[in-house]
Amino acid sequence: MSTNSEIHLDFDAVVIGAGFAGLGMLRRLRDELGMSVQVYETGDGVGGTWYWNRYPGARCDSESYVYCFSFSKELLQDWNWSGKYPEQPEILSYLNHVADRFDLRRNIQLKTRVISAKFLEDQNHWQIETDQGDCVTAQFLITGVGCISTGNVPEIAGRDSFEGDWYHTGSWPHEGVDFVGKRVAVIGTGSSGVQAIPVIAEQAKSLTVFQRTPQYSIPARHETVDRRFIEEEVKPNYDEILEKARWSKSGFPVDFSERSALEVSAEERQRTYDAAWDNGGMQFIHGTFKDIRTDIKANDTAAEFIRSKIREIVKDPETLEKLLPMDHPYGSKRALIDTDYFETYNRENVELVDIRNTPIQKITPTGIRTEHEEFEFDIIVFATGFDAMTGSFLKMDVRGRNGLTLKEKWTDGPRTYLGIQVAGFPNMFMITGPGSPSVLSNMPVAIEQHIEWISDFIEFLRERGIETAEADVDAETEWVSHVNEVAKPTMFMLANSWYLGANIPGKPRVFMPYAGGIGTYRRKCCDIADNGYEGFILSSGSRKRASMAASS
Ligand code: NA7
Repeated sequence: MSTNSEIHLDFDAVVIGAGFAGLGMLRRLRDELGMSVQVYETGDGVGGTWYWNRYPGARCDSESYVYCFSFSKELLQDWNWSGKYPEQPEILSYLNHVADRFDLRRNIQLKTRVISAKFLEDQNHWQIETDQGDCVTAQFLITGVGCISTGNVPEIAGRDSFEGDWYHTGSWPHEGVDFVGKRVAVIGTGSSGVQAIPVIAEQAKSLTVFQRTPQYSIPARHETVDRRFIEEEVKPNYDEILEKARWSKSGFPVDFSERSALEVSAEERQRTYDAAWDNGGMQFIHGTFKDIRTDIKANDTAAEFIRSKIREIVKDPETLEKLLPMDHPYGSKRALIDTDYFETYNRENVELVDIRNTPIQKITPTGIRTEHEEFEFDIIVFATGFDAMTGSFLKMDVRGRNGLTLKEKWTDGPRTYLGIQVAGFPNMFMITGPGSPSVLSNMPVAIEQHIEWISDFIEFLRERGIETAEADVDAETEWVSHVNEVAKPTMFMLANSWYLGANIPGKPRVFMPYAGGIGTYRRKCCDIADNGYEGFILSSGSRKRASMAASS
């Protein structure tokens, strides 16, 4: 493919993944920058997270009117969500609609997993290989692999001996699972478990939940969408609403409280919490008091309020005792919202097993054995989460300069500049990589900010004939320290969570997302761009490149 003076590349850019990130990036690079782009996607459909997570009750915790792309005013006006929170099938329909409406499918190769990506230093480009035998070259490698996409099925002894059916919430069968008349176990009570448990309980003959850590959860108050609100308040004001979300702390167009939980009277505090509980959703963590996430005393007031609500709901004293979260502050793990989660434990057919006190010893051919008891099941559901933020990167063999692998580079935890680039891996851009706000914000807002910033950067490079852009190692080191500094005073450091990699045995304990807020982060990214992409080494290279024809 290459001659002495000229290198012909297969594509200007290869994008990995066809979820929100990959679809948005493809459209932007192809349709606005005129680049040739190839997307590879493992699934046999687009949708990413929403293609895989089809478990019962799966829905997004962001309200639907802000869980969307903002690049097309027409799309914003045309699309109508049916629920206050978007359900998985509807989000998947939305992403399929986007793929069709913007004619994206012709540049997406489905059922294809990228297995390796190598930066060829002598030629300044990437060589990408897939499990389907593709071996292609591209100037830019862009990852849209998702933050929460590599499932964690714990290696519990005897797992493979189970003779019933087992599923992980993150790779749910497309045809669904029939729980009727079945004895079902759910292991795990994170977001997925908390969503799935009430729905499975309604169908199954019996449901036994194996809980390692009790959860704080706030009622979502899910309902059909308020059409008047959407037509009269949202659609005419979409620009302002989304602009507010972009510069907010967490990607939502909401006002954060400026009050301290410790500076109001006990009555006022109670009123505030009661109102947030009644309204439901993320308002509880965002809109009540400013110091819930930073001051343990303030946090205690919120935690105790939630425990008081759990006490009101759960009738059986033993079950209640197990459900009360006492060992970590509220919001130190992913803040949850639910529909009838605690109420479900009042059902006759539901039992809760505390595996902190009575650990699972093994999975047997017929069920699960704990230290105290033997249970029989037809189905086991692993709602045990993901190897978040780094898992999907490290499944691939990614090699930068000097053959250094990303795995080697990240031995002690992920190191990135802005969560966008890694020193030693030129022209590789990560959409919502570790070190960016990503999972601490409304994802489409975080994703679009990266899509815009990365593509503006690529445009800058192309206009100036710059061949490679690479994070400077000192800028990267400073960013990693900054990410740690920002996380330090928060509650996030006080729990074993997937934010810290604590759910995966052997994973370095490093706080991975950027906790400074999406608006603050956005400002930093803008300033860096305005300063000529400060912290990046830009190089024109020595070889002439014959660019691909515009979009194929
Ligand atoms: P999470 O939030 O990581 O939850 C996983 C749950 O599974 C959690 O309760 C874990 O307990 C439990 N778990 C994990 N490993 C084990 C083992 N080995 N044994 C028993 N229990 C275990 O994943 P989700 O899928 O619910 O949510 C992921 C994100 O998706 C969510 O935060 C949203 O952003 C969307 P633990 O709390 O670690 O003690």
